[in-house]
Amino acid sequence: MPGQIKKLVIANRGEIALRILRACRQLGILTVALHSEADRDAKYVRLADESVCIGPAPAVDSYLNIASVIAAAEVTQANAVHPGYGFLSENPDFAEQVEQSQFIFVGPTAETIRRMGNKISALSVMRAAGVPCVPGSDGPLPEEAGKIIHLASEIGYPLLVKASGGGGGKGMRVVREERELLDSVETTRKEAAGAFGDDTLYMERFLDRPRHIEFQVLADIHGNAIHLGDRDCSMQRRYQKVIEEAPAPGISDELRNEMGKRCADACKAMGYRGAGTFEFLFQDGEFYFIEMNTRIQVEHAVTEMITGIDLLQEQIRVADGESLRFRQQDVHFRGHAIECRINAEDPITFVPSPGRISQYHMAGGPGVRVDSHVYSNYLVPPYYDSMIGKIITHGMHRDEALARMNGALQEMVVDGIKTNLPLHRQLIQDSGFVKGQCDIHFLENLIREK
Ligand code: MV4
Repeated sequence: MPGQIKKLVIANRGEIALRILRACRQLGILTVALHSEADRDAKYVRLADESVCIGPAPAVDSYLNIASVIAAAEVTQANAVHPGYGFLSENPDFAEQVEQSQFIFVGPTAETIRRMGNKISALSVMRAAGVPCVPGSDGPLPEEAGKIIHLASEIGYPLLVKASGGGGGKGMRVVREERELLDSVETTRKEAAGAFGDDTLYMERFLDRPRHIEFQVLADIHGNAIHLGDRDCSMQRRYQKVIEEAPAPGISDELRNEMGKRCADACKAMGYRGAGTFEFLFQDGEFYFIEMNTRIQVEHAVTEMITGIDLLQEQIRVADGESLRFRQQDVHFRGHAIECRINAEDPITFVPSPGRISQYHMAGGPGVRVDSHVYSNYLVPPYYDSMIGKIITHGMHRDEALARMNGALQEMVVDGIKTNLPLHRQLIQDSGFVKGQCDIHFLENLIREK
């Protein structure tokens, strides 16, 4: 059964398309780059064994068009599809149609994606598997006003009303006291119905100054599952991560290993396949599960740097039916890694800044990795996410990783467009950030003070 994948369709763009291509090269798998009319000249399109234009520039007409992606896989006689992150990566209908068309989907089953996409069902899977969750409604909110008020008083204020179909910051509302409750529920219900076609809501106690710490897992179809440690992703603005690091500062190895084991056990309990991330809030020494991501993530690279494991290769191998090559005791964490996301945007106003890159010079040296698809004279299209690459540094300790990032940020040149490099150069030397253990509000507070 394993060793089936011969030719893989890269159903994505940008740096992750290049990253998937590199993994396929290592695995001896042929690649088909799919691209929109705006990405014709992309580097990875030229590096791929074949390429197919799947439609006009707007993502809905190309990277989000399920029929076009599957048709491209058919005409090129590929036998696997990698969705990357964003776009169709967590769309259960896409995963289902890929498999119904006899292609291998690089990811978990459509059923798993659907179950984790529904936040109430994800929480009940986790609770049953012994993963700690935020105290809350343990299921959908009742219809009756009196019952909602009673439930809320049991959870305690402030609390958060969340949409079961939401996630990543969409469809949630803080409720500070009982007199706001029913209005908030009604408003969130209407928003959820419009945005997700599902008005099911749930409630959780509101954590006011948590850190965002997540665990990376890998699971095969033979019942093996391991964790690859944690990442601190608290440095964010409007739910967009800006800097990530591994391991999370201040978490003991004992707590990390205990939480990681619970995540791996949950993977076994639900029959998870592939790479995945368990997202937690961490406050006052306790972890609380909030969501699971069923895709490879932008920040996978920091985990690769501290474990030496090529997550893309492993993800593709387990999708192909191979057994994991590592048991938990084979995974060793070495040193510290930090990632800065480089965006084509104004560093003050955060307005996207697409356009032509006149000069591009990559940072280098010991412990420095740059994952980017851009180059001198590359035209950053205005249609997609503004991330143009990532700088990742590794060191024996956090101090060394930070010092190497500081050096890399000084070296890095991206001219012709605005980027957030100046913000990173400031952040990396900020005393609060250097100290570590910042909460999810740190960056927004810093920007507000500026
Ligand atoms: C929370 C929370 C506080 N308490 N849940 C935001 C995105 C979605 N993934 C969950 N989110 C939050 N859920 C409880 N019970 C605060 C957030 C939150 C957040 C979480 C992770 C990263 C950044 C965030 C920014 C604002 C709010």
